[in-house]
Amino acid sequence: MTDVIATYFFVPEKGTAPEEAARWIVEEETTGTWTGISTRMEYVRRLDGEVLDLAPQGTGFVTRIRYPAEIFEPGNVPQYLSVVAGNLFGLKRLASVRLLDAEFPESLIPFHGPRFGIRGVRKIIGTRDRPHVGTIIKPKVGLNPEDTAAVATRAAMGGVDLIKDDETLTDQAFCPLRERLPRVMRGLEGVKEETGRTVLYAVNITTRADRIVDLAREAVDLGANMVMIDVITAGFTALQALSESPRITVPIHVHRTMHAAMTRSPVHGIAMRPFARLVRWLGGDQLHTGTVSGKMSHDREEVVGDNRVLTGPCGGLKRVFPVSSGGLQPGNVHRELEVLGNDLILQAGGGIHGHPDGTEAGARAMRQAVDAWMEGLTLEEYAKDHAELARALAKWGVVHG
Ligand code: CAP
Ligand code: MG
Repeated sequence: MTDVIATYFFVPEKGTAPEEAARWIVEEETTGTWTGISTRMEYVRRLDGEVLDLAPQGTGFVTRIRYPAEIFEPGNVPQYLSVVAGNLFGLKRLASVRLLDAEFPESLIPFHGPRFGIRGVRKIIGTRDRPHVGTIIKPKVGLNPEDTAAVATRAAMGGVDLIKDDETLTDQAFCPLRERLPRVMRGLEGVKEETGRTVLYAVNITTRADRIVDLAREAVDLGANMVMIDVITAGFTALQALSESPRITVPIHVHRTMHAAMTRSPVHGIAMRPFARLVRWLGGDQLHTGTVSGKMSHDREEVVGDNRVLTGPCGGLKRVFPVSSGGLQPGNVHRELEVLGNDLILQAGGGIHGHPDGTEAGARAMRQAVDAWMEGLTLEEYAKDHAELARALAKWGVVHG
């Protein structure tokens, strides 16, 4: 493959033939516009796009469009997006259009990808094939630095591998990052001394573009062993700046808050798939791709495929750890793992801190659910002699299929 192939679902506006609608996309995003122009010189024609195929699907049509590689400026992801996911969404001839996927030739992927990836993160934690368990500190905002650190420490004592800030917590006055981070890390050091286990803390360093690398570096200097970015709100190049900076020496956890404005509708917007590809190219080590049984709307096949994009072959790029999060509790664990496999981070906020006996018991219950899975036992069987799991299941139940 030497050119870019983008796949779209679309519904033409009434009175517009599907072939014409697809041609409007090609014209808008390559060398044309809404009318013939005298300035389209003969030599420009090599940059024309092409409708490769078009077929009816559901309430609309699916088309694959070829964009010549030369249209793209190698390495400039904002420019890539403005071609494959640009003005086309607003064209009146299309009632709706959704970018399903975009595949790029190797010449346009001059990125180093994740520095750590699944193997690197597993090495830090010391696991071979056990799914990881994470928690989001809840309430998502409001706790002061002392209480944040206390909650993190309890979760770590209970057995989680990863603790993260919520997407809306950054550096607000009620919980300044420079006060929260050292306290949390002190708590986690204590856990390491007591249990020998390393626990990651993804501190949310999302901020304006011109400050994000400096802030992340400051976090590393303050002891952070992971940083977190809200990639859609901060922008893909903010992730790239972090991962390509030699000053940022820790793995990067990537949250996708706001994604559903684009990904949720099955008929309009941008599917998660192209975003998953970008995050892998640009160096995210862990990425939220949703659950198959949690609180957020999802399409099972899409989640499975998105995770494959993170974990399947991609040039020489390392594999990204998929994060399953949103409404999870121990009763979801088997369902998530049977569909998504063991290379997965299962994250529970409410599903840990909402445990009837508190955060530490909640973390234990999540780990027990994963241990049950690893031992090939059902949750109900394992709960017979694991009290924390039993209490969690009594509150939330077991989620099947
Ligand atoms: C989960 C979460 C995550 C969502 C994001 C929340 O908390 O912290 O941000 O999972 O969705 O705020 O909802 P709970 P996604 O465990 O308490 O639900 O991973 O799909 O991007
Ligand atoms: Mg959240």
